[in-house]
Amino acid sequence: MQVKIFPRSVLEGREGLAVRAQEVLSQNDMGGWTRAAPTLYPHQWSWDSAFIAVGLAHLDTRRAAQELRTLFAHQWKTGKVPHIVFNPKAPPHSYYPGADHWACAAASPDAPPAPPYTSCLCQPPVHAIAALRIWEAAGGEHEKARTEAINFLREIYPRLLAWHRYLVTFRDPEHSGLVTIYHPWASGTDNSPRWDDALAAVEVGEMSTYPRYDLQNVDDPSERPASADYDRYLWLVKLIKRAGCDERAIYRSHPFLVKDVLLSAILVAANEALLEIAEVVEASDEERDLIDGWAGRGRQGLEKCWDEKLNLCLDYDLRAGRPLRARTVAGFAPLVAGRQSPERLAALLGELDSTAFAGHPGLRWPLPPSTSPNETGFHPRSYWRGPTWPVVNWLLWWSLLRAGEAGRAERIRRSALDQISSDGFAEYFEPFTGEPLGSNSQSWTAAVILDWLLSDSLREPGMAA
Ligand code: 2M8
Repeated sequence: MQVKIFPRSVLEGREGLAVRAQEVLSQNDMGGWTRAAPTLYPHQWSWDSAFIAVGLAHLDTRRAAQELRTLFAHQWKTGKVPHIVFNPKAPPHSYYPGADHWACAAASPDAPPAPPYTSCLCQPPVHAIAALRIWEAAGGEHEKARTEAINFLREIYPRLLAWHRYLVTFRDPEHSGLVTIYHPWASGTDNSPRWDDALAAVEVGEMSTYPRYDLQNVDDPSERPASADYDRYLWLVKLIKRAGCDERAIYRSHPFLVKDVLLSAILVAANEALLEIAEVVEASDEERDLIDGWAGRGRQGLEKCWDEKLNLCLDYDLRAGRPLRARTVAGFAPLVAGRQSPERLAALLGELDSTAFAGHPGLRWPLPPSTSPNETGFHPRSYWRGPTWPVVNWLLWWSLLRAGEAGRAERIRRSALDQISSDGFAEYFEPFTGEPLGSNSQSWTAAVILDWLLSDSLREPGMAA
């Protein structure tokens, strides 16, 4: 990948940070795709790749497009984009459950040719947002790059459309506007207290022992999900495999079926991005109406999940038939979906600034912990149960900008940049001490840094030359 030199004026004195971010992405670059992290995550993850493409768009739009192209080359016939594409060259014993465990997915008539194998789960659909970012970045480049970018949009648009169609059909047979997940891994916020109640109802059956390679790559096991969580994750995988990775069979029999509000909100925002792409590629009016309808239905679905007392949106457990009451960053889903009424926006912003989230007096940086410190399931060092995640801060920053909240967005951006300048390119951070946790040199942390430092240059022609 080419190393790009940006004018000092764009980088606000944070040249070192930009250089380090480029280095992280180039160390994790595997050719046409990027591993999520050097040792803990040696494969291609779906939503990581989308965020990575957002960062790469500032360095090399062609390489950014390739990131998405490689991922979408493994799209299933149903339109599903798999949550992991397994790297055949990953060192043995580096990640579990790996390709061998998921090879069953290749037996599904809907699976793409293998190897490389894929999992049969999916993750939040950030991809259309990333594809649009690539197009915006190409706008400031030479004509050849712009031509390549429009050709890329023409190529990826039908794939994105099929991906979103999959989510609104297979994953929402109720036409609720909300996407169903059948594994916490699909949410991207794996061990969040969001899932505690629904997981507690899953009875783990007979299972053979399994390795926890992930624990080799962190300083302390408390940074990763507990054994009881992992048992349930692997039991759910076993049931999914037993159902032949068949969507309808899973829907009928699976003990964990949840409407995920954050994933659904990301889909609303991604549908808006897809509408912009549809405009560029001159898609038919019929398709544009369809996408617009999906976005509208998504907003209505989220509206029904609003909890007046918590001032947050709540996931819904389809098996138990009740909302999952947990105060986590996912509750800001309507902010991510966008276009909220002034009252709803004020309630969301009030909650975000409150002592339950970014206004908590003990925080090292005023950034929202993944789970509210006031929540019983909060744990400051454990993965999605409390630490601050740069990638979530990016989502909130981007959503605040879209909501016209430039001042708040800028406060998040600056604090997040300060956090990473001071504490490193970690996967996540202890919210009270700022201690870096999880993996070092996490790709999407580097990617969002680049976007934070360089996205203004997209609006100033010639700046990113
Ligand atoms: C984490 O998830 C994987 C399983 O997919 C894991 O813990 O092994 C999550 O943070 C997820 O959101 C992320 O995409 C993945 C790779 O960064 O790691």
